[in-house]
Amino acid sequence: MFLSTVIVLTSSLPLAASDAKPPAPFGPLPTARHLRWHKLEYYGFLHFGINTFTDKEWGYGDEDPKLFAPTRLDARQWARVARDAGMKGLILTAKHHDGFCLWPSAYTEHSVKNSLWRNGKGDVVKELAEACRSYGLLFGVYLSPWDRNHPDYGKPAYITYYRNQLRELLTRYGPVFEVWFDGANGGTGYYGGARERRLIDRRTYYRWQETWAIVRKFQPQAVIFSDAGPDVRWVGNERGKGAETNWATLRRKEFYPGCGRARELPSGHRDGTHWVPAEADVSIRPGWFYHPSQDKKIKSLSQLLRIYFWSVGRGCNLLLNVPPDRRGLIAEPDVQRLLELKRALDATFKKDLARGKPVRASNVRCNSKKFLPSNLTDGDRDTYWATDDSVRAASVVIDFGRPIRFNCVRLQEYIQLGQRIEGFKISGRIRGKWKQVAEGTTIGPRRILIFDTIEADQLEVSITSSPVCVTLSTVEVYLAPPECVSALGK
Ligand code: FUL
Repeated sequence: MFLSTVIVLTSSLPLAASDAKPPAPFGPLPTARHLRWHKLEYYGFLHFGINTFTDKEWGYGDEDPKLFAPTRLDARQWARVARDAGMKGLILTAKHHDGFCLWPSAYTEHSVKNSLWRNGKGDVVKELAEACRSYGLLFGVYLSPWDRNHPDYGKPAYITYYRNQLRELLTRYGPVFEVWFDGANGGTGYYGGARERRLIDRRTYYRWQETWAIVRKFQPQAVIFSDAGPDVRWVGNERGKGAETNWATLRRKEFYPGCGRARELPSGHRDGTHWVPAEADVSIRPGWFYHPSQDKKIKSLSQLLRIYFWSVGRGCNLLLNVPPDRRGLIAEPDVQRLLELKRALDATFKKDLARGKPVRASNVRCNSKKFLPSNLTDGDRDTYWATDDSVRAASVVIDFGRPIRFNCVRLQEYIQLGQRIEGFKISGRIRGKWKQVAEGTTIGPRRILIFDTIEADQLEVSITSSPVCVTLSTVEVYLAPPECVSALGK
């Protein structure tokens, strides 16, 4: 509980010289690429291809390209739906494990160019990249490393093919914000008619360092996703669930795509060597691809809210899959559900009740203006409150001036200086008495806490454990609608 004896009123601080030094960075730090990515929070995944028409999740690789026959494909609808849903971008399965390419690759006949769609002149990747640009969305690609169609899969020649395809995707379609490298790899397949099982050494076959260098060369701003990063890691499950204790850091060298250490990925490693934050991928339907039989199995609003608060609310980015149907459109029930989610989130984050409110802290670094607790409520995540080097546990109290109702707190560490906090508590002052309403371990890029609604005139955030001095950039306070609280079983 907050100790009133150690409260320092910010207004009465003897302000020191403005040359007070920021805290020394702690541990691995995010790059500029990461900082941009963290701000995205929520974007969409589009699984679309031959499987859409064969009703499969994993095509064998022997499918006739003529099976690809959307009747009304409209990538602008996908982008419009995503924008209206509040997503910041879209990532498309340009090629899934079956090897069929949604763009007319120069390196294979197994693509849209041999379908009847747009008389073989179509390019889904191009249509989506353009649609994203016109709707202000970022555009990303998934290029499956496993290719059950290609005759050379498993041999060195396939790596050349794979990289040629990657170059096409990275050079033809404008800026790409994320490149998604899947971990599923090797097994049975058509393989140009061989119809056999081919296993590869997942650690060495792709020579990942060289493959990823292609992304760096052509799209230096793009983040690279896989089980092993190097920029962004898989969250370790396909349920969109981040761990309550979530380190943005990972002992990266120990991992490679498909390495099978999924259990460590939700939390990452406290002693991680690199900044490799988690992205949580999940589908709005049971499958990744569209299946008519799943039209009535779309996740409920409560399920989606739970996913949101367990991913975005625990410092992950959320990649929500919405598979276009056989017409080449996102089906109406999926659209409606996405909009319901948007409305619930808008209602939650409509008004930050802490914005501009006075804040006092138990300690302010060097009593300096630069590190005042008022930085927490100024609406700017690039300003922050910090404590003296020797102070590893400290509290801030926001004074609302009168009792207000709230049930949601959103916190962000100043991650530019690393992830520090290991424990915190949140309390409200209800009719003069302090009551703890939430507690947790990590905060990192973002932490959203939901609890039963209280009516309190002050809120305390107490950092109880940190290996070094504390930094925190935002404390926001909201009154979420009842469906958010009940979705989390509160
Ligand atoms: C997995 C794949 O095998 C699934 O088909 C899907 O693409 C999912 C996002 O990743 O590893």
